[in-house]
Amino acid sequence: MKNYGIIEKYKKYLPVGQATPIITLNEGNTPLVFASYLSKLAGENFEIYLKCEGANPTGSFKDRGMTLAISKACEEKATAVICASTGNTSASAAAYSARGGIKCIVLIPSGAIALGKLSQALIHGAEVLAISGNFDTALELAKEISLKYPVTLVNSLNPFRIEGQKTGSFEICDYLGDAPDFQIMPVGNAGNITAYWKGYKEYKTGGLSKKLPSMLGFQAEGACPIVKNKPIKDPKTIATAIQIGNPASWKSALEARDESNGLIDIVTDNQILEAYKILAQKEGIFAEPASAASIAGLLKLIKNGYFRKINTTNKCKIVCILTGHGLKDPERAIKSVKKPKLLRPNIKTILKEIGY
Ligand code: AN7
Repeated sequence: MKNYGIIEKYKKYLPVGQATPIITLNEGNTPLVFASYLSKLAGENFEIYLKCEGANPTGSFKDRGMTLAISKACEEKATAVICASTGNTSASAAAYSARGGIKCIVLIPSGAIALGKLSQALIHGAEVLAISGNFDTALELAKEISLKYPVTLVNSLNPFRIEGQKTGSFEICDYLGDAPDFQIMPVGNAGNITAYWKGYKEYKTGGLSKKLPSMLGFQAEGACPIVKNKPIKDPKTIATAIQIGNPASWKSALEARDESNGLIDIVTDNQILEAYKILAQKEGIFAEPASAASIAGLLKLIKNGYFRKINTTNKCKIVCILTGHGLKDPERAIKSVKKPKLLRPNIKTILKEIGY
């Protein structure tokens, strides 16, 4: 049986040819889940959907870009790839490199990546180097090494990453029959907002969708260089995936925002944590904190009346991208809720506790 991931499915729109070996883990085709609780909250004219990218093979959207980046690296006979990462890129690079049979070098900011992601990079056999600096510094170093040595950079500065990731918007259009009215997503290094916007534009040009969404991006308050319009030296947020102070795709994020008549705004860590719990407890979806920034942004915009000005005859469709799985950061989940009580193994004690 043939493996079937985003490259097979969207070959026509991707820079691949006969000679490209397809290194895939059957990524993509992730669930677009109708969010009943959030839709009700938004009001009767709204339909909210959640694109669950945590359902990808390594648990994040990075797999869409990595299948192509690693396939192209293999086509070009690269022997090694390198990336800097807040965690998910390294997990994905490590897995696809293992599959492609090439060496993977990972630079991570020491102490600043979630446990699940670190475990993935390690178990897939990447050479993981923790540096005493932040992501932005790690990315500068990875770039420099890739320029001077025969190592391919697989951060989203690699154009194949963006090409692969744009398939997320193709899937949304295929599923909804058109592009949504709004798309909400977290913004870190800003590759994904760049990729989604590129995808939406290509689908419309190709006649596969009729409209373009407004792109609404959210950064964490302590890591919001785009909103502040200046790099942040020491970015700080509990959403470690987007703890980035100087995004590589800054310019194209602004283009996505402005061409789509969208916005890039901030959410606080408290708003992120609240949204994180609402998602898990009202929608049944466990996404990592950075992904919950989408929902925190949605709630913020509902509250401040942003969507009130929208007047569509049909229902207004909003897609929120949940970029990574909640299991990536189990420590954050446990810190966010009450610990289980320890009880004696006695039925009376248990019944009393649960109120029977
Ligand atoms: C869950 O893994 O940058 O704006 O090195 O892991 O495209 O950077 C991760 C980013 C959102 C932000 N949600 O996407 C990395 C890394 C999750 C993420 C983002 C990331 P971009």
